[in-house]
Amino acid sequence: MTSSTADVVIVGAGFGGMYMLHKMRGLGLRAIVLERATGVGGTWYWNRYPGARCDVESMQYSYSFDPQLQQEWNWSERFASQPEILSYANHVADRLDLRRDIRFETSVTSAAYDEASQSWMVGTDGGDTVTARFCVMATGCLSTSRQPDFPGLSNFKGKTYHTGHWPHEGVDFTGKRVGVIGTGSSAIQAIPVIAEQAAHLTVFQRTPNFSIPTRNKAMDGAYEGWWKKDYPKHRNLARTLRAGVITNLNDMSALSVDAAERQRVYEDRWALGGTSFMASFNDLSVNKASNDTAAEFVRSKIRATITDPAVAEILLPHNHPIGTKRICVDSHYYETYNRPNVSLVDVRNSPIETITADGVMVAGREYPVDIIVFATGFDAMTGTLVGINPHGRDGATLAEEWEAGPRTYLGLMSAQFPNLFMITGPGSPSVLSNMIVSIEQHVDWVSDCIAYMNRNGLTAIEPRRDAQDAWVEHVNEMAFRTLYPTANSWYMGANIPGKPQVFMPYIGGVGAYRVKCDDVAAKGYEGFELGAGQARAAAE
Ligand code: NA7
Repeated sequence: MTSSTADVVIVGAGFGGMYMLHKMRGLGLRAIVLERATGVGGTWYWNRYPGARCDVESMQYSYSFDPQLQQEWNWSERFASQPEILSYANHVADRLDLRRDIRFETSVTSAAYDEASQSWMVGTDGGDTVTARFCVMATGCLSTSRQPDFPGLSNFKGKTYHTGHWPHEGVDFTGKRVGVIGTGSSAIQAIPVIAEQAAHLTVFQRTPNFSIPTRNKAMDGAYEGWWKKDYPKHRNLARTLRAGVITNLNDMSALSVDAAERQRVYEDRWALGGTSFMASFNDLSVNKASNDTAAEFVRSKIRATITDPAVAEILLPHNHPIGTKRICVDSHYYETYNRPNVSLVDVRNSPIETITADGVMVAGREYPVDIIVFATGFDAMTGTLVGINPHGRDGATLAEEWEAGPRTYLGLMSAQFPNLFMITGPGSPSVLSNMIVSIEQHVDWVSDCIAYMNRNGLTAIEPRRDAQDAWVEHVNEMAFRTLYPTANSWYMGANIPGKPQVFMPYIGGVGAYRVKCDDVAAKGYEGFELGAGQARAAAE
């Protein structure tokens, strides 16, 4: 058991934590990163399931802070696979010599603010403590996996895996009967790959999802050259856009054109592939009638792809507007259901009853499987933070403060928790954006804030409660201008029994959000209380 001190303790060595460490070194500060995995990469370290791939184009899914780094790295495909993204994370860690300040295989179990010393004491599962003035939670938005508590699971004789904790050595499905539970993004990517290997694959689907083909392909040299020739210009543009991704938004309503033209636009987008399908028109996320046209187009594609109409019927998404649950992208997902070794079980009206020794029981029928893959998602956005449950000022705990849903100012800090920053926390664009763009924006902002405090002899920063309340209200108000809250999604916390149903990410757009954050900083951190230790103690 050791106790160490640093200027900054950073939790997590994914893309957020890695860049945060680099920036802190740039300020001449000592930072220690605590990471539960054996390596860097965060989400891309854990989600090694077959078919895992980013849904943001690779030319846009990388750090922009280092001109040489973005020039020297070459992506091999239009959409990068998990192994390639993990290689990139490792390359960055080597190049910036990050590992010497990262403690791997170290889970954070507690974090407590000491008001007297104005510092955080962070405890680990090994019994170590790190004390630092600032604590930065770079813990990721989808880092606490969720496996429903199916009765009988402990009796199962075969092997079980969760997509978010995939074994490093991989899983051999050859000759096996495999069950996949869930049909979210992870399952939709994994199912076609597993089906190719398994003797038989049974998919247990509760809610059908909309999925768009990725049309992934090898990187086109000319396309890569186009990006790299003007990388800073493209990056700057991305930072001003709604999702931090350069897409070709068709800036007109779906209802402003006739049915034939609409069909042509959707066909073009379908052929192009990827999430830019949602940019076919400018009102798909706000106007239900417009959204219906896109949803019906995708349903028509599903019907046309699936040979068995009864199977197609089960796969047709009807219970949420398209895009209000994270739109999925796939490689041959729907086609997979035409394979003779794949079957689909609808568990919407007859939920999984039990897991038996040999299979999965639904509506009194046992589906025999040797392997179960849980593609059942995450306690998104708040799960990891509330799990650590930081203890702040005056006995406040994050779990209590967020009992009715997360409360932050700008998704960066929470009242009662001085000097505790979150990277892409709830209340920021985070999961509705290109994560690396949002990570860089937050890390830069936090880093500038710490530099400002140091320059001005300030030792503590905390959001004012009124500023936080107003921001939470704004986040909520923006969400309810869209169709998003109509879906039972993990954005709303709806996938976790008992979790408060609050729309967690900020939907106002990456560009507008950045302007707001910059403005707050320019006004001397408007909405925050900043103080020097002695002054604060004297005032209280
Ligand atoms: P998701 O998108 O949360 O998907 C989880 C899936 O698991 C979803 O289809 C769920 O159905 C299903 N699920 C969860 N619990 C059950 C039970 N008890 N029975 C049957 N089915 C169940 O997680 P992913 O990992 O796919 O994707 C997460 C994000 O990662 C994704 O959005 C991208 O941003 C990257 P439900 O819809 O709740 O009915």
